[in-house]
This record gives sequence, structure tokens and C-alpha cells, in this order.
Amino acid sequence: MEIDLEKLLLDFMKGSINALAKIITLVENRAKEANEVMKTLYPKTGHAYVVGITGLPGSGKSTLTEKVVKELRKQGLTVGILAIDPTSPFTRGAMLGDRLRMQEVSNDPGVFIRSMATRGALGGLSRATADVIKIVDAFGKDIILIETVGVGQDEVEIVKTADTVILLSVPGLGDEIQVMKAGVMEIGDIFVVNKADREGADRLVMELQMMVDLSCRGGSWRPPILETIATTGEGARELTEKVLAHKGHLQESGILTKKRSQRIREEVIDLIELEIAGYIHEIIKNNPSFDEAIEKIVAMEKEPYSFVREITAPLAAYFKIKR
Ligand SMILES: Nc1nc2c(ncn2[C@@H]2O[C@H](COP(=O)(O)OP(=O)(O)OP(=O)(O)O)[C@@H](O)[C@H]2O)c(=O)[nH]1
Ligand SMILES: [Mg+2]
Repeated sequence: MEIDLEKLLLDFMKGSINALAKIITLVENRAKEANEVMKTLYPKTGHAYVVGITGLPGSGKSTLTEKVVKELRKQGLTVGILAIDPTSPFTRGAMLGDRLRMQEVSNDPGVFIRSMATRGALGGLSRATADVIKIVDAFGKDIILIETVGVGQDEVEIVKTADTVILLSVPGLGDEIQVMKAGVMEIGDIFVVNKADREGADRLVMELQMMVDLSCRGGSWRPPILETIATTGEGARELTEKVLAHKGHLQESGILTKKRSQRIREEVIDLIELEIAGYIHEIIKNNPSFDEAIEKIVAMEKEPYSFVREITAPLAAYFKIKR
């Protein structure tokens, strides 16, 4: 089906949720219009503040997100929620589940909820997420909350790009802190002990406190540790205040500007890689000499390393790269 891109973008600019959802799908699927869409929307980005919330499956991320969103809405801020679902291969299924858990905010026109399935994301999940963040930003949302499970490398990469990272843990799992990979603990700007109605919350807070003390980050922001009960909403206001305090801190210290230029730099490098990767696929597609070479490599008549150097030699020569 032919898409009326001009109309779609116009509807998007007018604030149509339907157009927003359609545009996200286009970009997620790397449709041929994706590049044009991103190009058009880019000048409208840069306003939203991105908050990542991560923790083990079932730690209460969605429940807490909803409560934080309600607090943000009280302050008149509009919100986009991106739930990265690691288990469901069906985005739609994931979306239904998250909508159920976020019922109270899902009918609020100031809140946009979208789930993304991790499996099968074309061009990689972090690429897709970065694009979706930009689209929701261009749509005009003030705060974008990304919910990810803090286990897979992909999820960690995604949450790292957030301006503020909230790390959720829960008492009663034994070695809670150890369960999360060391690399994950280091990226937390705010630590939350959720399910504080359960036994062991205070001890977990103490353990986290010790960990933060030991990690001697040397930065000007000392990660606070908060207790919450997401089901009742207890502690959600304090958490929201801390998020906004961290935002203020990053803005005043100039760190936000630095972080963002670093992120843009990494993204541009990513985009160049993606572009070049695309050319390579074009070049090898339907290329009989390439197929021949593969056959020889399979038959052990040739090794792949010299072949790769050979086939990329014109590129290296063009860019005057010595090797
Ligand atoms: N007792 C108690 N239960 C909670 C609390 N917060 C969340 N829960 C419950 O924990 C379960 C999981 O909550 P979710 O919000 O779906 O957790 P999640 O981290 O989003 O889960 P996934 O997205 O599946 O990784 C639900 O049954 C919640 O009702 C809390 O503070 N105390
Ligand atoms: Mg969830």
C-alpha cells in the first residue's frame, strides 16, 4: 500500500496519536520512507528529557513507572513511555500487557505508551529505540521513560543512553545486588528499593549505600537510594523529585550538554556504519564472484581473511587507508 507521507507527517505535526504510532511502525520496520521521516523530524528533536528505568523481571518497573508518570502529569509534564519487552516476539501482545499494568495513565492524552519487542528488531534494538525516542521527542513529549529489563547487553546499551538512569532492586532475592551485572550497577543515577513492604528492604538499602560509598565515582552527583512501594504509590513522589533534581543538576553543571554531544557523536558513527553496511549488502547481492569465493572458502581452498582484504581493497585505496 502506498503511504501518503506528506499527510502522515502533517497529521503528526498536528498531534495525531494515530500518525505518531504509524510513523513509529514505519521506522521500526525500516520502511523505505524511514530516512525521509527521520530527516523531517530531526529539527524538532532535542527537547525531551530521557529517563531509563531498569531492573530484573517482575521487580515492579511498570507499576512504578505508572506512579511516576502520574506525578509528572501533576506537574503538567507530558510523557512518552517506551517499554522494551524482552520476551514477547509480538509487539502487540507486549503492548496489551503493559497497557493493562498502566491502565490509570493509558487513557490520558498527555501520555503515550509504546511497547517494543526486542526480538527481530531490524538494524538492532538500540538503533530502533534511538529512532523511536527521537520521534516521540519530536511529537513534543517533555519526558520519555524507557523501561528495560536490566539483564541483556542490548538493554544495558539502551538504558545507558538515558539522561537519568533509575536502577530498581527488590528485597528477598538473596544476593540481589550480585544478580545485576556489575556493569549495570555502575550506570545508576538513582537507586530504588521497590517492594519496600517486603522484609529485607532496609538491609538492601544499607547494602546499596555501601556499594555507592565504595564505588567512589568522584562525580558531583551522589546517587540517592530510595524505598518505594509501587503498588500503593508510596515513594513515587520522592522518586519523581529526585529525577527532576538530577535533571537540574545535569543542566546546571553543563554535563547534560556534554553527554548529549557525546551521544550524537556515537549515533552519527552508528549511522555511518549502517549506511556502509547497506552498501556492502548491495555489492555482494547477486555477485557471482562473491558466491564463487564463498564456495572456495567452504571447500577450504581459500581462507576468508585475505579475501576480505581483497574485496575491500578499492575502499581502502579510496580512503587512503594503510593496512
Ligand atoms: N508487594 C509488592 N508488589 C509489587 C510492588 N511493585 C510491584 N509489585 C507487583 O510485582 C509484580 C510485577 O510488577 P510489574 O510492574 O509488572 O514488574 P515489571 O518489572 O514491570 O515486570 P516485567 O516488565 O515483566 O519485567 C506485579 O504483580 C505487581 O503488582 C511493591 O512495591 N510491593
Ligand atoms: Mg514491565
